[in-house]
Amino acid sequence: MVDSTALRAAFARRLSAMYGTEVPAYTTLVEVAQDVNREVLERAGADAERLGSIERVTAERHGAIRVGTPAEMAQVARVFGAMGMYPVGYYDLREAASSSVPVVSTAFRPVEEAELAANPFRVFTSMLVTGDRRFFDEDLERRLEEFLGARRLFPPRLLELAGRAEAEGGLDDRAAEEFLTLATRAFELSREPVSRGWYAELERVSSVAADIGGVPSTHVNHLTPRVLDIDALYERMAERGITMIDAIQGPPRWDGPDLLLRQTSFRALAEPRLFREDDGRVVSDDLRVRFGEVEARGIAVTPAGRALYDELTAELEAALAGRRVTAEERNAVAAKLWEGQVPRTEAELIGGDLAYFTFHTTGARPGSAPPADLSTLLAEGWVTARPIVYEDFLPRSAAGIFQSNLTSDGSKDVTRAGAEFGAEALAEVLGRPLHDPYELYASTRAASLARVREELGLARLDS
Ligand code: OOG
Ligand code: NI
Repeated sequence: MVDSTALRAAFARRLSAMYGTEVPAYTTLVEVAQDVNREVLERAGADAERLGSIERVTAERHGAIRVGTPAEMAQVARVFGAMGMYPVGYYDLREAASSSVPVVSTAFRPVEEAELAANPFRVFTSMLVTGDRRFFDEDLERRLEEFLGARRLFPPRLLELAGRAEAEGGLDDRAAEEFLTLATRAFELSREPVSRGWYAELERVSSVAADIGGVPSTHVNHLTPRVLDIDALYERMAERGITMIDAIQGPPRWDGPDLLLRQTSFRALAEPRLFREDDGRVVSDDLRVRFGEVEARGIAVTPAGRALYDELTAELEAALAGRRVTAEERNAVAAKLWEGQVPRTEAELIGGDLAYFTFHTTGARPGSAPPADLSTLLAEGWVTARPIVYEDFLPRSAAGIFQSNLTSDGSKDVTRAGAEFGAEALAEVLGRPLHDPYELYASTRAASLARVREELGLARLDS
């Protein structure tokens, strides 16, 4: 029996091998990330593994895919459900992006601590909101729905195997092989000709809409390895002749704890594609829709920590408004803001309830009886804290990633009302609960506190 954990790990490996043949620069990125990770491990020792074992980090990837309809989204949920990946978080890129990005998104990922440790593979998945009049008028919506309704992203056999895997917790060897082959194939770049007129019409509205609704299948849009020192990687990529976008998104480089998520990417590369012209001729041309991205993950923050992050981001924007600055200058201004307002130690992050940690007994008994409050247990050395890694995404960075790779800004009629499409509507489409990331982090923390309480024989524990 190949269980859902093994299916997920195998799928991540296969997707990585497939993407490497499709986008060779991805392979360079993975090589450089691994070099950097090895160096950080040598330099920092066990500290390098504070946010995940080197095995986890080396295998760690996130992918991104984009689909067109609620029915397609529901099928994606079934395929990923087979691999122990569940929808977490709601992202509205229609709002987060200044250019035309008519999608709402979630991320499919494992939700349990042990599953994340075994393989945290996650896929950021976006769905078109075809009913949003800021982007699509009634006529275009109708033709888009017709086009999307006629295509089939996933073969019935894949969905059948996915259903069986989810119901039974895995598949036998032969079925697993078939499932993995079909699942990987479903995310390959299609070789079918793209209809030129249709693609161009959608592209005038939004490059993202064209990438989703202008072609008969879906594809991996990027696959992102994790790196332990993203600043070192950024420089190293330039040396290897790959031009990155001019900034690292997310928190600045500074000398306090790593929080949330820092990401950078290189521009979409032109890939050969076949086009069918209006007169029926099939010609070969190219499209620039896919790219490479790399990320460094930090500690998950609480709602208070997130509010602080958002506030600092807004202050940074205000401070830089109307100025043309280099990425270096921007980082310097941001780092200064952080130094003034973000605690420099993990202990202070815990004290201010700004970030999530798990707590563990150390085995030491530095007194006759353990005190019943967490801060004293930590201060006296009964208990130690380990940071919980941030497993999710940032809407602004995601919007930045979308935007930096669009061929044009498209058009968005802001005078029209947008379509309501919130987290509840998305959960309904998915046909399963949409997990709240904060609840997941909080429950991991709570489980660790319950273990501490039990191990120390405490009737209650104030935290
Ligand atoms: C997804 C962009 C979001 C990230 O890392 O923030 C994303 C896309 O381009 O489809 O992957
Ligand atoms: Ni990404």
